Amino acid sequence: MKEIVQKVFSRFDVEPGNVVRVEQCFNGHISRTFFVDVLHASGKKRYVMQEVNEYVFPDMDTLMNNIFAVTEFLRKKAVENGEDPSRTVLRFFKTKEGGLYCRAEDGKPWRMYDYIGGANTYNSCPGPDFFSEVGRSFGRFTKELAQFDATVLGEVIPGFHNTASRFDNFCKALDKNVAGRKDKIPEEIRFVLDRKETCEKIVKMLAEGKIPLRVTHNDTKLNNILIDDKTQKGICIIDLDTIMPGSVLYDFGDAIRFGASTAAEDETDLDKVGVDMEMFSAFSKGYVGELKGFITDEEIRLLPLGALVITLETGIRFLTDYLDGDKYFHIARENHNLDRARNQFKLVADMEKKMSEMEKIIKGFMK
Ligand code: GN1
Ligand code: MG
Repeated sequence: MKEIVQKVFSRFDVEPGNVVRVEQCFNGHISRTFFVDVLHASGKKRYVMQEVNEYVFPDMDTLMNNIFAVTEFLRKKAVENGEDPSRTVLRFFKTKEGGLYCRAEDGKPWRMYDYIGGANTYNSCPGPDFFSEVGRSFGRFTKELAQFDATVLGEVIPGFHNTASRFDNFCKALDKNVAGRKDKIPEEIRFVLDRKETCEKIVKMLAEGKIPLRVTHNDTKLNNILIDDKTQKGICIIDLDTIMPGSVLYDFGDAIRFGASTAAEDETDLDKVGVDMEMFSAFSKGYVGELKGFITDEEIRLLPLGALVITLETGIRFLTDYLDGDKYFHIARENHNLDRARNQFKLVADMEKKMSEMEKIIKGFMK
C-alpha cells in the first residue's frame, strides 16, 4: 500500500516528502481512507488520503467541485469569525496540474487533505452532554451553510434522501433478485412493504412546500464530526461528500439513528437495539437550541418523523444492497448488509413505539 500511496502523494502540490507510515481508517462504508505520515525536509506531517468509491460517486468532478466550494466558503467564514480554520475546516489539496483529485495507475480516484491533530471521531456516544454538543455542532453547520449559494452545488447522488424512490429501488431489486437472496428474507420484505406510506411522507411535504429545502450535510453520523480531545467540543464536520439541498429532518434523523441507538449499527443481538431517550433528548436540546428561530416551527415539530424515516430508509438501503449482492456498502462479513438492515428495522420498530414520547420531548424544546 505504501508504494501506491507514495506515488499518489507525489502528484499533489505540496512539499515533496517520503511516505513513512500508512494506516487505514475503517470508519466509513464507502471510500477507503488512510492516515499517511510523510517526512518532509521541513519535518514530519500527517495527511488524510482517500481512494473514492466511483461506484457510489460516478461524477468525481461534481463531487470535488462541491467539496472545494463548500470548504472555501467555510474557511472564509471561519476567518471572519476570528477562528483558526486549520482546525475547523478541512483543507483539501490540488494536484500539481491544478486538479481537484488525481487517478492512481489503476485508474482509481484519490484526494488528499490535511490531518487535524488533537481531535478524534467517535463510533459510540460517551454520554448525553457530549451528544448535546454534537447536536449544537450539526445545528451550527446548517446555519453556516444557509448563506452558501446552493446553485453552485451539483447533485452528487440524485435522490439521495428521496425515501420514496429508495422504496421503489428496493422493489426493483426484489424483482430482479440478482443475488438470489430474496427467499431468505420474507419477514424483512414484509417490514418494508408495510411502510410504503412512511417512506413517502417527507418527500411529499418537501414537494408541497410544507417544509423547505436547505443545504444540508446528509450524512450526520456521529463519526462524521471531529471532537477536540481537550475541550470535547465539536470542531470540524467531516465527510462532505453528500452536501446537497435536503431537509433538516434527515440531518437530525441520521444523527439520532446512529448516535442515540443503544447498539452499534451492525449489532446482531437485536435485544440490545433501541433508541435511548436520554440521548434523543440530549441531541435534540443541542440541535433545536441552535436552530430555534432559524428553521420553521413545522420543521422542528417534524424532527422525530425525520428520525423514523431516515432509519427506515437506511435499513431499506442496506437490504437493497443485500439483494443486489453487496455492491454499494463495504462489508466485513457474510450477511453484513442483512444484519445492518435487521438492526435498523428493530430501531424503526422501537421509534414507532416511542414516537409520541419523542414528539413530547421536542415540543418541550420549542418553548
Ligand atoms: C454511508 O460513508 P459513511 O459510512 O459515512 C452512506 C450513508 C449511510 C451510512 C450508513 C454516500 O456513510 O448514506 O447513512 O453509510 N454514505 C453514502 O452507515 O451512501
Ligand atoms: Mg461517508
